[in-house]
Amino acid sequence: MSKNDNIEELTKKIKAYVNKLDIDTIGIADANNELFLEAPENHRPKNILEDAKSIIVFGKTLPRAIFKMKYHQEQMVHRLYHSIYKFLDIAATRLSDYIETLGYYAIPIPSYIPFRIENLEPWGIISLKHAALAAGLGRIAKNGLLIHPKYGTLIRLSAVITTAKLTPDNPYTEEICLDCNLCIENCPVKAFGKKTGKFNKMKCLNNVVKHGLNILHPYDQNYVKNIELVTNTLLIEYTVGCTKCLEVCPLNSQQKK
Ligand code: B12
Repeated sequence: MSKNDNIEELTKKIKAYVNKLDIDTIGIADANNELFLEAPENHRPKNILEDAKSIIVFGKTLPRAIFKMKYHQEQMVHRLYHSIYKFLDIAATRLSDYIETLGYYAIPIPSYIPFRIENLEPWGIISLKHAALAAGLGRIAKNGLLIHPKYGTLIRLSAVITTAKLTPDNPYTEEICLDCNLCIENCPVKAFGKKTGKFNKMKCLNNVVKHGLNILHPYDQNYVKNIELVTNTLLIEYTVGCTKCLEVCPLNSQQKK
C-alpha cells in the first residue's frame, strides 16, 4: 500500500487488523486534537513521533468476576493486571509493525511502565485516558478514569502513534458515569479532596503499588525523587494493593453480554 491510499480504506484496514488481535474496543484520534495540549510538551503525541498524524487507541477489559471472588482476590488482581498490560503491549507492538509494513512510521505506547516523573508526579509516555477520550472510547468518570459505555472503568488502555493519516472518531457525548460518588466516598486513603475533588496521586500510589522493596525502603522525599528508576526497573511486578474505586462502581458489575 502506498502513501496515496484512500484514508478511509487505510482506516478500515487498520481497524480490521486490531479487531483480529482480540481487542474489545478501538478508536482513532487526530494527533492535533487540542486535548493533548494540556499535557507537558514532552508528553504530546506530535512531539513524541515526528510528523505524527493519528493515534490509534484500544482497550481490553478485566473480567468482572474479579469482584465476585471470595478468596485470593488481591493475588488474582495482581496477575490479571500484569497479564492484561503485557497483552496490550504485545498488541500495540504487532500493530506498529503492521503499520510500518504499510509504509508509515508507528510507535507503540506502553500501557503502564515505564512512566516518567514530571514535577514529582508520575506521567505515562502519553496519558492513555486522555488519548481514549480524544478517540471517542468513552468519557472521564468522576474518579478521573476513562469510563466505557460497556466495560465501565474496567477497560485497560493501549495506543499506537503513527504518521499515517486516518479518519478520527467522534467524541463520545452521552453521560456514562452515574455520578453516585461511591468511588470517591469509599477510597480508603481519601485520595480525592473533600472540597476540591482534586485527586492526590501520591496518596493513591502509596496504597496501590505494593512491592517487597517498599518494606525495605522508607517512603520519603528521597524515595519519591528516585521513584522513576526504582519503579521502572524493580517494581514491574508490583502487587495491586487497592481496587476499591473499581469494585464499588455499579457499571463494573454488570454482565458483559
Ligand atoms: C501514573 C499512573 C498511575 C498513578 C497516578 C495516576 C494519575 N491519575 O496520573 C497511580 C499509581 C496513582 C495510578 C493509579 C491507578 N491507575 Co494508573 N496509570 C498511570 C499511568 C502510567 C500514567 C497516567 C498519567 O500519565 N497521568 C498524568 C495526567 C494525565 O494525570 P491525570 O490525573 O490523569 O490528569 C489530570 C490533569 O492533568 C487534568 N487534565 C484534564 N484534561 C487533560 C487532558 C490531557 C491531555 C491531560 C494530559 C491532562 C488533563 O485533569 C486530569 C484529571 O484530574 C497510566 C498509563 C498511561 N500511560 O496513561 C495508568 C492508567 C491511568 N492507570 C490505570 C488504572 C487502571 C489505575 C488504577 C485503577 C489501578 C488500581 N488501583 O486498580 C488506579 C486508579 C486510581 C484513580 N482513581 O485514578 C489505567 C486507567 C484505565 C481507565 N479505564 O481509565 C491506565 C490508563 C493504565 C492502562 N493502560 O489502562 N496510576
